[in-house]
Amino acid sequence: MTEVATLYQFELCPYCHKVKAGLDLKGIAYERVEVNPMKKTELPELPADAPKKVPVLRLGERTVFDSTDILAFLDEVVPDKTPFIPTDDAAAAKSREIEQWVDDELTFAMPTVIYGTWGEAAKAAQITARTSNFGLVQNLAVRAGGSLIMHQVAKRILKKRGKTDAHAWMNENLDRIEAWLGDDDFLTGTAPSLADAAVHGAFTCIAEFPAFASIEKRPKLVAWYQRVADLRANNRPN
Ligand SMILES: N[C@@H](CCC(=O)N[C@@H](CS)C(=O)NCC(=O)O)C(=O)O
Repeated sequence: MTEVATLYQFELCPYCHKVKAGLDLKGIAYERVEVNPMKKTELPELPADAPKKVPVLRLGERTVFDSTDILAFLDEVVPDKTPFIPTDDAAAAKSREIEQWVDDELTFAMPTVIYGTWGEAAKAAQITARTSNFGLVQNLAVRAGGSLIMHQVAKRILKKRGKTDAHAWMNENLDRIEAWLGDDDFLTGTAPSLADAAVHGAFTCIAEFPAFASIEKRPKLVAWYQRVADLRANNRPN
């Protein structure tokens, strides 16, 4: 695939990270367009019923939104490299189950460990500052406003899910991933699948945060993380 895709994203959006993992595993080159979360004027034209959310991917004439649909689309356009759905039925079902779980559970746990305390929210603002390029005033608004809002969002998520300790919740999630991995190299067996793209993407979203230490304490997960990172680096065309 020689065509370069365009990914409309927020740097700290776990769904966007999922898509980046998919693009790398498929060996598709892409450019990022950072979207201002307040105005979202950078988004391309979307169907009337589409939510104004990231990620959105443009490839050639196609515009696809929603991380799950984008990964399915990538699997259609590049079916041979890292097939996302295993041929074995049970493994295929597991790969879909894990991706769904990442969307419904892990991506909600992420903001609670990256914006949960004021210190964490300040760190997130620094990372946003590095990637946002909207001009001085907008930059400040996005950094401070974004982190403040996300701090509130993180508190709301915990309450809604009946959790009191974000890091304990993250550890429960890591237990679950370790159980899925078992003694295999990848989450659904001997080859990487949709499940690995989804979980690896979600993890890279917190790679620069203190919360990543909870992953680094688990040797099996570290070995898996590195295995997928190496594949992504080898397949990445740029
Ligand atoms: N189901 C969507 C969820 C995407 C989503 O919630 N994106 C968030 C950022 S992490 C967003 O764009 N929020 C902006 C808003 O809701 O205004 C997917 O998988 O892509």
